[in-house]
Amino acid sequence: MTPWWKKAAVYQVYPKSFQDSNGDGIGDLKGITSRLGYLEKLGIDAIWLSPVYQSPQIDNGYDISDYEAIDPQYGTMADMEELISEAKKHHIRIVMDLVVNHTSDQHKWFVESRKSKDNPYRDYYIWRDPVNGHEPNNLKSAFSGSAWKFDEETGQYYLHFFADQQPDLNWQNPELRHKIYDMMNFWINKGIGGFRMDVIELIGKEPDKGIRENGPMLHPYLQEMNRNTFGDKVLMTVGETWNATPKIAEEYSDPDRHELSMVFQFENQSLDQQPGKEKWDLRKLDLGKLKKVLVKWQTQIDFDHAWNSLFWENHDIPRVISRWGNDKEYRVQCAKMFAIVLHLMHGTPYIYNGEEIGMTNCPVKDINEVEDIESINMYNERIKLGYTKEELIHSINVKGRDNARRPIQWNDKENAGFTTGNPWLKVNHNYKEINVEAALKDSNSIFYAYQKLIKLRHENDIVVDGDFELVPNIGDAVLAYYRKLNDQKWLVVANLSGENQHFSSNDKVETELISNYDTHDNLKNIDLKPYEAFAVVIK
Ligand code: TEU
Ligand code: CA
Repeated sequence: MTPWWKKAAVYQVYPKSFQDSNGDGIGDLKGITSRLGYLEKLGIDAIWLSPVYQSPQIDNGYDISDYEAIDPQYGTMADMEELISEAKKHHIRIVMDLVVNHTSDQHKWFVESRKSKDNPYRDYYIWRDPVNGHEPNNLKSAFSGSAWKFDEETGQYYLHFFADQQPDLNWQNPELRHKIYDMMNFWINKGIGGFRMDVIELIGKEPDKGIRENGPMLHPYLQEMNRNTFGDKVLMTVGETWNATPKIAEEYSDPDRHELSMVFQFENQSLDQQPGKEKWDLRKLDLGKLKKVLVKWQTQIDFDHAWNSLFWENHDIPRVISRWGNDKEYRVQCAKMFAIVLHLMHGTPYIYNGEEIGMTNCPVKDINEVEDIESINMYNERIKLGYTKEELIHSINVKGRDNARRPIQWNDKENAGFTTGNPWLKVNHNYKEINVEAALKDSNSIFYAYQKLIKLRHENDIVVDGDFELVPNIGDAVLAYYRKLNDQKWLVVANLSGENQHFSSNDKVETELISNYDTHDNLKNIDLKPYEAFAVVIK
């Protein structure tokens, strides 16, 4: 039987920015509950909820100090239970963010661990002696600088692949692993729909050998987790795996291996950065390369023995229409093009809040307007290295994580209807034009394209199970593919560029499914407009 998550469309809610219900400027659980009707209208099956656990909020909740408590800024456990049960009434499951590669340094395990070398929790984290008075080795943190932090108290270093305040857990410790499984069961018993697993590829780390991701014990740990927690339930589990190849994706998600439902892979993320450098070192996107990566992940995994997710955006990634489209002249057209091209592919699609109304990046002029720890640490590090303020702010405006973390634009009133107070991060200035209320009133809006695509998936097995076949030799700027199931055949055509493109096919159109310009009855020698995309049933 096909599990529900193969047919599902998932919507990511970034709670801090979604909807404030009490005027403190911070989105909260009650705010999310109040918007379930809107999400049901969109048609989604599940919400991936970014972390709402108790946290000092160094990294917006990805630094957890108590896994079984709700952060007061988001509400109470009763609010969380209400969200789960109300969502059910709207046919929406709540998928929790599971952040178990690291905790906050305020978590009681770490507070204990750092007290003394013989503390019972010492081995829950990764402590090493200095080597010649320095860091044990040259492992780097994703948020700049060394991954090792010296702790005066006991004269040793601890490992942190993210902020200093996010010490890495030691998965080699079986007692720690079982505490995590117990915590997962606590949430499963509350009726959640599954877990999105933060940087799960890191849990098999072997820092003494310099091994970060994809360590030898990664898959054994996931199999053990599966057996001890969700293995016998129909929950959705998705691993955040930046370094997955199609083969590795199969290791995570082959049902016979009893690990996860699917992965998030990020191969396209490096396409607009200089090879071997960091995401801030920009280069222009090569459409041919983008197309190649998209096709690779459709054709190089065997969907009977693996499953993949489909997404353009999340809370770590800029808005796609600003990054790879044109959010000025062709905002609506390119937003629909990105949606059409992705949602008719093989895999489970994810929509990041605000994407469905075409929200855009939001540039800043100065580092004091930036909230994100990753951008701030990078800025400070590179200013010391002699980079100019202008080039760093430019990189932040192109790639920084705050871009996609701006408050959701609900209407054209003050603060876009997000809050009656002072928003934690300023609302994008374009909210008067781009907002949910306006989108719902316009039958031609991006919102209704997403709604239609979700409906097509729900109503047609070909979207879920059909084979993918690329239309070859049509250049870099046009991506066209067939989906085929039994005697059914669909054709999807997308102009990835802002220039007109030629496309021609002998296929005979039976009906049009969706398009962002006019209908084509005949596919011979057509002139695709900028970012034009359509899907048709072929006779
Ligand atoms: O992201 C993992 C991760 O690798 C990111 O830090 C990534 O390198 C960067 O954001 C790319 O711009 C996850 C979460 O999604 C992120 O929000 C957290 O900050 C991070 O883990 C630590 O928990
Ligand atoms: Ca609030």
